[in-house]
Amino acid sequence: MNTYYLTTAIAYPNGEPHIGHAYEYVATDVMARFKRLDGYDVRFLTGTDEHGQKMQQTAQDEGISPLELATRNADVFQKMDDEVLDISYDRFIRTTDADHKASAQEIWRRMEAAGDIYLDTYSGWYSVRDERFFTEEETHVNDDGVRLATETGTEVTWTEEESYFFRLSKYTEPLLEHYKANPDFIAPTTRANEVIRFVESGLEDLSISRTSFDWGIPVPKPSRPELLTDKNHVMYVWVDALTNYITGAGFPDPDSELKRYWPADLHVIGKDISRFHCIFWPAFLMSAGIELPKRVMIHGFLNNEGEKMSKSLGNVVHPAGWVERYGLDTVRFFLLREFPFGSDGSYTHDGVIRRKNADLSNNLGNLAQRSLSMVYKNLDAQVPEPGELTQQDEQILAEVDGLLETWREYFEVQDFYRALGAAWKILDHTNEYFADQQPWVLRKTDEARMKTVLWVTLEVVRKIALLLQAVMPEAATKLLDALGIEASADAGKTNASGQGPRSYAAWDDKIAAGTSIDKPTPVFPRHE
Ligand code: ME8
Repeated sequence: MNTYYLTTAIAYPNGEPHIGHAYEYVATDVMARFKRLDGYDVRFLTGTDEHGQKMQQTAQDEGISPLELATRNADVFQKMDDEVLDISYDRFIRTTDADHKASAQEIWRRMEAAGDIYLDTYSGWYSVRDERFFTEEETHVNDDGVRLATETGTEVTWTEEESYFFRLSKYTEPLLEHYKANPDFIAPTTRANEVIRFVESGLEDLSISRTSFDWGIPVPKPSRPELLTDKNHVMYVWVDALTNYITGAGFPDPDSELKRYWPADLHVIGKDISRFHCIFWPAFLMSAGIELPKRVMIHGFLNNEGEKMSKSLGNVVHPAGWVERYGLDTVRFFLLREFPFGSDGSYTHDGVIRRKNADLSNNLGNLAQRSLSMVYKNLDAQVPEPGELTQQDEQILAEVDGLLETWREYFEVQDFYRALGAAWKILDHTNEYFADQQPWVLRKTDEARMKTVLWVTLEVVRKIALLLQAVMPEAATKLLDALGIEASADAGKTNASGQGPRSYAAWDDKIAAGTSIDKPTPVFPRHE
């Protein structure tokens, strides 16, 4: 069985999750479910990034220990995944987990053994909010006399301390060669070009340890005399954080069963952390002699009614309230259908309602409900036998037949937006077909033809529902239940109904005549 290993970014648990986090988790979950349904041995990693100065400062402000803060909020994140968003992760990693400490220390040792770490003094600007160093030119002083990082607008403080450095400059050429040889490594292209331009301008060595606080993974004892020091160093939080992806694949245990998942097939991250993932991470891995992940997909930001979400604006949206208001399936669908994954987009109440009523209720919901009701009422609740197929029947069936292949192509590049667009185009056509054929008239004039039209429509609904299990697990399961489709294979977690998912191996089956159906109830009620 082919493996597929994918990851989200690991969130800072210095606060509670917002819908920007939810957006990333839902999209990655849709990808994971799609691959499971399509027969892959999937490993899906998510979790929290718990070390660093930001965590230590927030904990101090709250008068608790960093570990208490991390545990409290990591639990909130995990609970959101489990109880609100139905995220099908395989491991929720915390960077305070014991195996992660071992892993981060081992990658450090390997980078050191490669001659890529040296001891020096760091002096420059550090943004605690971004957990990131900035050069003088990358900062400016605002009207209040506060120095800010120009790119992110966060406050920076002058930092001068002994530090270990990573020879990032040495990897300028190897990185550029890697991008060139692997054009799918960074997506979308506009983001890839940003990264490439930045690397082409030349890379400076990177400070990778801190001595001014202690909430981090200790730097392992150096093996070479010139690296010895009396000071206690903890790793720069990004060295530790990025390494979570290999910890999740069993590193460094040579006997780990999880090893088969590395290299990762996909890292899903937001646009603000592309440099860490597309420059630092591959350079660390090259240095440590570890294979590089296959792809980094950079998604856009989700804004609230067109505005950036922030605590100070008071417009941070919490995922649980959202799901309670509209229902989880609607939220998941909206997030992927409303705007392309690589672009920024906005959440608006009206936008969600429009999607819910137009796309789900009026379109897919009505088509399923009308065809199932006709079968239930007029055909003894049994899926009919189709007669000879007309050209229109054949055309609709051919369109939907090709949809799995279309989805595979779009999912390969995380284009969920177009994948759903293609499904809805077929639903539009099927609705037109249904209106055109008028099975409710055929009922009196040509029952055999009515049966064929209903059979064709149910077959379209079956295929669409099979695919939609990835996006809207609950609603799609209800549809498949309503069609009397048996769970076909172990394609992931059991759903709320107790039914296992139906794998895409069932794609070429046809809906079987004679299958009994229950009295149908609408799967997508309107939002009033
Ligand atoms: O960056 N819309 O953690 P984080 C969409 N710990 N995505 C958003 C978003 C928004 N409004 N706001 C944030 C970190 N994100 C590091 C990652 S990975 C080894 C370490 C995304 O909690 C953001 O881009 O600030 C990132 O991918 C994820 O949420 C976690 O952000």
